[in-house]
Formats: sequence, structure tokens, C-alpha cells
Amino acid sequence: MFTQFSPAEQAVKYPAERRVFIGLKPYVWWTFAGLVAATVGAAWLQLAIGGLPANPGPVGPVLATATKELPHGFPGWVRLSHWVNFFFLSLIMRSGLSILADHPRLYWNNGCSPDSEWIRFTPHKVPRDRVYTAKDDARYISPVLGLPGFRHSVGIARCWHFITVPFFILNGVIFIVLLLATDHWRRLVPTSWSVLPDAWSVFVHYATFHWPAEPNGFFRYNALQQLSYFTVVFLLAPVALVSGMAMSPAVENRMHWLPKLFGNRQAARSVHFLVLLAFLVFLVIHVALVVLTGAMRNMNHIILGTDSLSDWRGIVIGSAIVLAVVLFAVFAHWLSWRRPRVLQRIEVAINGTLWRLTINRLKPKLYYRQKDISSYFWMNGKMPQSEEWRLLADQSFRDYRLSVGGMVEHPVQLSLADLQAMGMQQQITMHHCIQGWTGIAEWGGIPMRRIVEIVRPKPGATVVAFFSFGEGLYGGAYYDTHTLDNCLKPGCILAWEMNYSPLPVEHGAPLRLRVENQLGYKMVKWIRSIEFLDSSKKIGEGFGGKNEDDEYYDLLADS
Ligand SMILES: Nc1nc2c(c(=O)[nH]1)N[C@H]1C(S)=C(S)[C@@H](COP(=O)(O)O)O[C@H]1N2
Ligand SMILES: [Mo]
Repeated sequence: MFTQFSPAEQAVKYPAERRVFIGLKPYVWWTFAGLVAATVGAAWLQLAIGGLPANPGPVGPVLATATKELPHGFPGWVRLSHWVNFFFLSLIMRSGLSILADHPRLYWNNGCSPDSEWIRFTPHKVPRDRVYTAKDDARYISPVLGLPGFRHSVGIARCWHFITVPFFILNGVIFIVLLLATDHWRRLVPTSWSVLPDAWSVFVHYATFHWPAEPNGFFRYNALQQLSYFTVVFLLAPVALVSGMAMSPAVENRMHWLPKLFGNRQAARSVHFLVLLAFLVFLVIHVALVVLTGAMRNMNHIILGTDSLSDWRGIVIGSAIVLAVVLFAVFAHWLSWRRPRVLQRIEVAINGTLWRLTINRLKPKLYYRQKDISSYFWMNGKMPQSEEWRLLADQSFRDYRLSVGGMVEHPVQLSLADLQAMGMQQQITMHHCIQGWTGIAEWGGIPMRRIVEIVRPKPGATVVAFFSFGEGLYGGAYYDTHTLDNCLKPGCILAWEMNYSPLPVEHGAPLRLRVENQLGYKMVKWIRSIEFLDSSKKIGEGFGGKNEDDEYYDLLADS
């Protein structure tokens, strides 16, 4: 529905092989089994030995009135933020799944070496005997589940994720501020340690299929319920936020301690996923209990703000809201495949601005040392197919000439030997692919600043375009652009060395770009020529790069 794939896109987006697969390392199974045994098992054991524990807290009819001195009910702002939250969370979770499918493996180590993942959502092991790119590894996900779904849709998925996240956070902040400004925090925040044994007693009831005497949520939540709501608001949401930020190359380069909070960047990604899982589990149980403990009354609480037992309007309006969210999902699907540029532009308007005002003002730093270098480094991009490159490669790039031109005073043609004679800068950095994998490597080459000094850009030249011998995913020369400013930064080099050896062909020989603190796709491999321009709009489709043109990647990964 709504998609118009060309045959080339069809092959990428909707492959013949779309099997759903989840593979876990044995220790993950054991951990999971251990957790279930320690909770559900312990509940059954307690039931068998000591019988069902007493109901915690006041029970019976007294519940509805006895706690009236405490804050109760559901003021308008609680009801509104609840549904706004539901709307944004549905978009964030679904786009998150689409992002995950683009590199369907999760690790605890920065190098992402094959077979070190604790969970994978692909039936395939990484073959070691042939070129296998991260893009080959991307998985199909149904557009019903993922936003926008299909295979390798990370560009559009990121647009959705990052457009919605600021609103989700804003809604959460407003909610928490009002919670604290009114007395309502007392409904969510436990104020006595007795909440723990009480919550356990409630859990023993649920886990052994007994109903605890439920208090009326209009006045008070049961202990387990309070603890879960508290955890979602004050633990899951902040951890989602911080682990999400920890994945950004811009953050990694400036606030190295943030990913460190989780151990490393890939651990942050794993935690980000575990939070998604926790949200999902919460959602399922929450909705089930809302329905099972008095659907009509509960819906009147959260829709009308009344404690009515006979008003149908709560259920009717609630269902209408859910329907509206589903209809929006259909609209989102249409927007994704028919008007993706709109999304791409909104994304940059919101986050480009937010980034510029905040993180971009801090200075990036290099952190890594030789001992951090990853044993494996994923590769991406289509190897050049042209006769021209093949001939050059066959002779170890002896006849290679890098041509640098465009709006410059002094266009040049430089051989590898010319470049190497100018000296070499080495740096050890973490590479962040937009798909989700990372790798740490040493890179050696000439700073772009030196090239700029030699060619002397004419006034008005503000953009530098890098063209590759290789092609993009759907054909056409691969290229990307950077601001001249960015090319002058210390981390921007044309590299011919990787891990103290000549740059391997699969990683971009003879020359590749390194622009640390940017995402991987901005770092053109197999560079053929460089051109200085006054605008990136004049080349390709005008979006600043091959992947920006074809895959709706962020216009400004400049971060
Ligand atoms: N010519 C060309 N350069 C490219 C690409 C490509 O497809 N073609 N892919 C980019 C992407 S998405 C990434 S993550 C990095 C990967 O670099 P590596 O293969 O050395 O890991 O190269 C970038 N440079
Ligand atoms: Mo990438």
C-alpha cells in the first residue's frame, strides 16, 4: 500500500527472504530462565509453603473513600499527557524497530565482531570467506510492525524517531513538572519501603492466578501498580533518553562519559533495546489489567476523569483515540513512502537546530588508544566495479591521481606518493555507522586542511564534495558533501592507512575520507575526485550526498 518501488528498490526493500528469526546466546536463555524462576517460581513456592499472603493495604469498600484526603482522581493534564504519551510512544517504538532491523544484532562490545552478539534477529551468521557488508546484513521488517518497515529503511525510520522524540520528552517533562507542582506525585512515588513487600504480595497473587483485592485506582494504586508506574516514569523513560543519546557520534566524541555509563556504546544500544522491551511488557500487562479490573470504570478515569461505573463514554472515546492512532499510522506509512522529503526536512528543521544550539558548541576530543582497536571492522558500500578502478588497483594505485578542483585558485592532480610526501596524521577513533554498528580503528592520512591550503578555495566556496569510484546502492556514483568548515577540523583526513597497514581495498583504497564525529555514510571510500562548490544543492539530487538523495538519510549528520 502506497509504496512505489523500482525493481532495484524492490530487491532491496522487499527481498524474497523475509524469515522472522530470533537467536539468543545460551547464557541469555539461562539468565531469562533464572529470572523467571526467581520471580514466578518463588511466588509459587511461597504459595505452596505459606499459602497466599494477606492482601496488602486497606481492602473492601473503605478504599473508595478512606483516602480522600490524599490527591486522587485524574486531572485533565494527567489524562491528556497519558494519551499524548501513548501516541508518541507508538511512533517511537515502531520506528525504533525499523532502525534495529537495519543492523539486527546487539552486542556488549564496541567492535561488533560477528558471533559476539547476545541476540540476533537474523538467521544468518556472518560469512568470513567473502565480502559481506552491513547493508547485506539488514533485515526485512513488516511495515505493520516497523515504521516505515520493509528492508533498509533506516533513513526514514530515523526521521520518525527523531521528529517524535523531542515531543515525547516535552510531554514527559510537562507531566513531571505538574506532578511535582501538585500533590499528585504522591500517587506515583512510593514514600515508604513497605511498598516492596506489599508489591511482592500483589505479585504472588497475579503470578499464581489469584486476584488481589484491587483498590480503586481513582483513589489509590496497589503497591505493585504504583511501583510499575513509578519505574516507567522515573526509570525507563530517563534510561531510554540517556542510552539513546549515548549512541550519537557527536555525544560520544564530546561527552565520552555518557556511553561509559553503560559500559560502552554498544552496551548503550543493547540497553536502549532492553528498555523498549520493558516498555512493551509494561504496555501488554497494563492494557490487560485495565481491561480485566473494570474496563468501563478505568476508561472513565483516564478519559473523563470521573469514577463512573455506568458511563459508556470513556470506552467509546478511548476506542476512538486508539482508532485515531491507527489511522495516523496509515497516514505515517503514506507520508513515509510518498512524501519522504517532507519528513527529511522536518527532521533537520527540528534536530539540526537543536544540535546546533547544544552539542555542536562543545569541542570533540579523541579518546581511543591502540589497545582499544577492534579486532573486526564491518564494511559497507558496493566495491567499485569500473574498469578504471580495477586497472588502478591491479597496479597498487601507481597511476592514481586525485583530482581536486571546482571553485579553487589552484586545481591539482595528486598521486598517492605526492600525498604521502606531505606527511601523515594518525588518529584512533570510533566509527559509527547509521545502521547501528561501530568499530574502533587507527587511520592515517593527510588532513583536509592541508589540501585546502594548497588549492585555495575561491570566495563563496563553502561546500566540499567527495566523489567515489564506487556506486550507490541503487546505482549512480557515490558521493557526499561536507561544509568547508568541517573539512578544516582536525579529525578530517584523507586516509591511506588503516590499523598501521595500507588501507585495504574493501575499506576504500586508495583513499577514503575520515570525518570523525560524523556518521559513517559521510565518509566516502574509493575517492576519485574532490570538488569545491558554493552549494550542495547543485549536485546529485541536491540533498548533499548519495544516501541523503536515495535513502533520506539525515541532511545534516554534522553533529
Ligand atoms: N563509496 C562509498 N563510500 C562509502 C559507502 C558506500 O556505500 N560507498 N558507505 C558508507 C558507509 S554507510 C559506511 S558505514 C562506511 C563504512 O566504511 P568501512 O567499510 O570501512 O567500514 O563507508 C561509507 N563510505
Ligand atoms: Mo553506514
